[in-house]
Amino acid sequence: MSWAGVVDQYRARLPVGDTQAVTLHEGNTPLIEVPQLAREIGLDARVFVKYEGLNPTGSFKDRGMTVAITMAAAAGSRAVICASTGNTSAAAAAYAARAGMKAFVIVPEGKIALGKLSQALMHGAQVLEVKGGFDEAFEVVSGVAEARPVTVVNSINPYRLQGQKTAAFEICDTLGRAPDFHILPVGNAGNITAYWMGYSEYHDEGITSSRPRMMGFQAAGAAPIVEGRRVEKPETVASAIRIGNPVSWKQAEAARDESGGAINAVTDEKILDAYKLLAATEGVFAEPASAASIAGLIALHEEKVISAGATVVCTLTGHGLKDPTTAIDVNGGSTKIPADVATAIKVMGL
Ligand code: AN7
Repeated sequence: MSWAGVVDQYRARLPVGDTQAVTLHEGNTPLIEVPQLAREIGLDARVFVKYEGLNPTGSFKDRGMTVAITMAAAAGSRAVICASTGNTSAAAAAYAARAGMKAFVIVPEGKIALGKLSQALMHGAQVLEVKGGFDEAFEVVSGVAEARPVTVVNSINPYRLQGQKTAAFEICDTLGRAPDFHILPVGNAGNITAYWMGYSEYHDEGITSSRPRMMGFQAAGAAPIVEGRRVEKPETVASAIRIGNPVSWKQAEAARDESGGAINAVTDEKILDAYKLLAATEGVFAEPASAASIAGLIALHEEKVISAGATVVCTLTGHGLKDPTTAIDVNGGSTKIPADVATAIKVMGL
């Protein structure tokens, strides 16, 4: 049997009743052990990455969007709207297309990675770029939704986090236990909230006997939860998490505190180092925001937080192909030579 998508696979754990799913067969992403990365950073632990970039639109957002669009379609909604740093808009556009609904997406002007913008356009969404960041875009969305009958599919829509919690189920189903640490990037803070819900649900029912410490990482230039105050002009190379006033701020703090975890910051420099290291040592390509979890892993190891032999899962939230511009930039592009064997051999150093 092929994987049916998160609504049908986890229907009994989702508030969907028997509603017919709008799905692209999202979920069931690989949990890949990365021993070479662990060795490279000198960490004696079992490290896994949950490669969410292999979802249908290339990010974890598909898990929540299948549930949100399933329920919007069942309620007779004809149009959805979201603000986004890119991935939510790609997922909203794709699932809305699948459901025969109109999608409107409002994004920060010039700050959306090219892959994400191309997805929203290809799936037929109307893309509006506004001056400012995610936070300004979200204010426009809220205003439009108050005045017109469009369904908001940002994470204030509770079905989004319900769908996203399924990633925690999959990790426990695969490992046969909960990890000791779960490390992930934090932007609007929905995902850390959703994972904690998922881990807690399995634990409460006795399916797992422990829950991980939730370790969230914000980019240093966009770290409102770390600083304890709204950031007016967030800046980071990790455009997906360029957010100054997270929608799920309070819930993320609760997940952090209940789990004995932490939410810390990593610099853009460390994010880009981790981004390259992961791709080069393990063949796993994740977008810059996702690499915040690997930068976080390295920071936690340096702070001696991770005990020897621990089981650690890092979520890689989006595929590296989402942001080809940054990938090419950090490598300084390629080398151009004449179509000549001798030159090729010389340049290759062979
Ligand atoms: C790759 O698309 O908020 O902390 O508007 O795309 O749950 O917000 C994206 C967020 C991490 C942060 N990694 O997750 C959006 C949006 C990637 C992301 C995050 C996002 P949250």
